[in-house]
Amino acid sequence: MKNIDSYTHTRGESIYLDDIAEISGTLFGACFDSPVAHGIIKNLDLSEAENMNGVVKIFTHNDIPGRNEIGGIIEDEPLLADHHVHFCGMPIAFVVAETSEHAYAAIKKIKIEIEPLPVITDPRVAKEKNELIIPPRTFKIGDTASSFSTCDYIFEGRADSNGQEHLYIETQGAYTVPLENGAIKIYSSTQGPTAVQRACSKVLAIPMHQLEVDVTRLGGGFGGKEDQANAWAALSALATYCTKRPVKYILNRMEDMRMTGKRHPYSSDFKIGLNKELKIIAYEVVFYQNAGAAADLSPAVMERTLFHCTNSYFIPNVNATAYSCRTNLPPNTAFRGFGGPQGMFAIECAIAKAAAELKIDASEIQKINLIKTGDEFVYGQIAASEANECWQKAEQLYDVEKLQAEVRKFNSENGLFKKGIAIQPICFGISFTKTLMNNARSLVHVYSDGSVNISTGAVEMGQGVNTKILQVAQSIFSIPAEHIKVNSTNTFRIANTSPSAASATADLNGKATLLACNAILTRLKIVAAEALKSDPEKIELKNEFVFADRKKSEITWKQLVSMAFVKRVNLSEHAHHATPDIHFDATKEKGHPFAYHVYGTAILTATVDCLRGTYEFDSVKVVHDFGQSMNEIIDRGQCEGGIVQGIGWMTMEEIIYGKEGKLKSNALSTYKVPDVYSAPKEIAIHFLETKNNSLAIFNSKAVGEPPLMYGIGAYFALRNAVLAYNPNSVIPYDAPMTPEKVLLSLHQGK
Ligand code: LUZ
Ligand code: MOS
Repeated sequence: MKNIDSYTHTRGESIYLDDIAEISGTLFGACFDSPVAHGIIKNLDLSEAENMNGVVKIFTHNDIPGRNEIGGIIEDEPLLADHHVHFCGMPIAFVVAETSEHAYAAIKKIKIEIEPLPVITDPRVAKEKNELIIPPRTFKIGDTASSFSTCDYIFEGRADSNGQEHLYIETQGAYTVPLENGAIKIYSSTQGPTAVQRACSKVLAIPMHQLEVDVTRLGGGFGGKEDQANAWAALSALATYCTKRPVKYILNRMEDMRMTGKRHPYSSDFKIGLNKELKIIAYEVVFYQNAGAAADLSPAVMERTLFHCTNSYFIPNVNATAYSCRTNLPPNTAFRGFGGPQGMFAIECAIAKAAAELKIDASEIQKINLIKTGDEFVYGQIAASEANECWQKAEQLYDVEKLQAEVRKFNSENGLFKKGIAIQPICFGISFTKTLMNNARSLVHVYSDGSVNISTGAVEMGQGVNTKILQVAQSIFSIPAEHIKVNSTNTFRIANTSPSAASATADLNGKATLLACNAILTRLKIVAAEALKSDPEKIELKNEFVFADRKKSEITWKQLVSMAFVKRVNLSEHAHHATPDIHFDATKEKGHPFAYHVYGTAILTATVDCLRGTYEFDSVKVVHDFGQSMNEIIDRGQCEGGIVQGIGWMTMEEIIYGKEGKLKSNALSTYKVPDVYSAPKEIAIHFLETKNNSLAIFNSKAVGEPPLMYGIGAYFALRNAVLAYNPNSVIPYDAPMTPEKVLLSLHQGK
């Protein structure tokens, strides 16, 4: 089944935040944000701006009726700066005016004096100064100290991975509308409607039941709207609260790039020990996470880095420590993979370094260390592994030896073009690492005409979750898709939602929908059994007809619903699902935090133009563990998108802050994401069907984040191509591998 949104998407009829019809009297917002990264506000002069044409009001922290606080995990983040600014782009004042043009004109007239303070942008410097968001955490298994002495080889090094701009096509924003008795309706482009509701409740000091957050869909989220949609909604809601008028605030692209956090850059030190058979015996790693100026989701992101610090390998002795370092950058936040990719990049660098020193291919080390069923992850969970199955299938299906031989042949025959190949296995844990977040609710109504309406906590952001939820209802009721509608996500219909994140949205909300539909089905079967003088257990619904004892009756779905309605049977259900059997003890750093893991293997081949430093990806060939995919079109799309986004992170996307903490790559002219030309020439995806994934909806494993990590292989494929041209090049393990870096390393020492 194709994505239910494709019809309106392709016709431009889908409704996004900015497409919502404006109510007359709507005001428009604009933010005045800090021009410096760190300092004390000495004077803020709004007088000229306030007198500008069309300006209705300018809000500062003094106008906040509740708390000037939007921190989700730690309360360390003011909505509007009071006297201290912590990053370039930090909101200081919020103007609302009759038009957007009026608001922006007023922004230009705001005058500020800031006494500068020292700026930190490097997480290692922050760590030295003890600027930590939370105390460090260490995950360990076995005993690295004693086991290093038994290793035949020990290698040490440093790995750096940079941030990544989310670049959702739809920028952040909100539209807030006053309702009666002080209630406010908030349309927000958020992955977390409840997070928006909670933040606005705190800022306005009004109860959550007064705040109706409604989300039809997002033009992309990628983690950037898990927590960071809150500020814009809170500013807008503040203005609606005070003016009693609808207020719209949608960031333009440059504001969005400047004012919001990104993927966390990490700097890491690693030490890896192997025996003669290339078994990894011990691994130590220290992660310095660049958290930015406030906690945001950094503690949770840091935790996932530790969970994934061994990627898909079993290592018996591990000691992994992570520091969340406070710097004067916008607070970095969730981004597809949520710290996992950064942890996985470090172990891949350690393996690559060992392979380079031992003059072998990294795949020789990767292959024999893949985690097996029964092996223990650093955090105590026992693996049910598909890592070897994926690797072996990829080796056979894509004939890796032949691919490697072709690359060698090409390289021996070509002087100015070189190819590189890398194999990238992945392993990703599915569940929010915070156990309490793993729950969802679904509200299913069957109307008396037989049509069905479903509300859940899931936010559609292009990932196709609404299609999957519709499929759940369709399969239970056995009725055509046209009879089913998936509603907007709304905090008045579904309360206390977890954000749509952690790849878990379809599992959690799909399972809740399954429970709700089954409850209604059970009641309908009783009605049918009475009418057909049969037993409820013998009733089935198939293709819009009731079957009794496998025999088709005359009763249609619509007639059955209508009979139930006449008999005053409840045709609605609100169901709750919480993932069973997961737990984690943060005092021991051990437990069983994940419902299951997703595995896969990719083979990536790149061609480098050794005169120019430019490159292309010839192919990405994947065997991915989908469980039993309930929608191959959607799952393939997620996989392809993840791969290209991962390659972008590792290659061309380069976020650059100046030493003074100002974003230099602040527009699409200076920040490059993969386009259709730079996407791999070929993406082959083999669906490895795996069984026993009962915590996945219909055994169809979560697919949102895991494929991004295949992109890590792009970095190593490029390195291998460069080394084929210049074997003596000393290339730091420092992603992204931009064309500039490729060019420099190609000709280094030549
Ligand atoms: N968000 C979150 C996530 O709050 N917790 C998680 O564990 C997570 N994992 C991946 C992506 N978003
Ligand atoms: Mo996410 S990084 O699953 O919001």
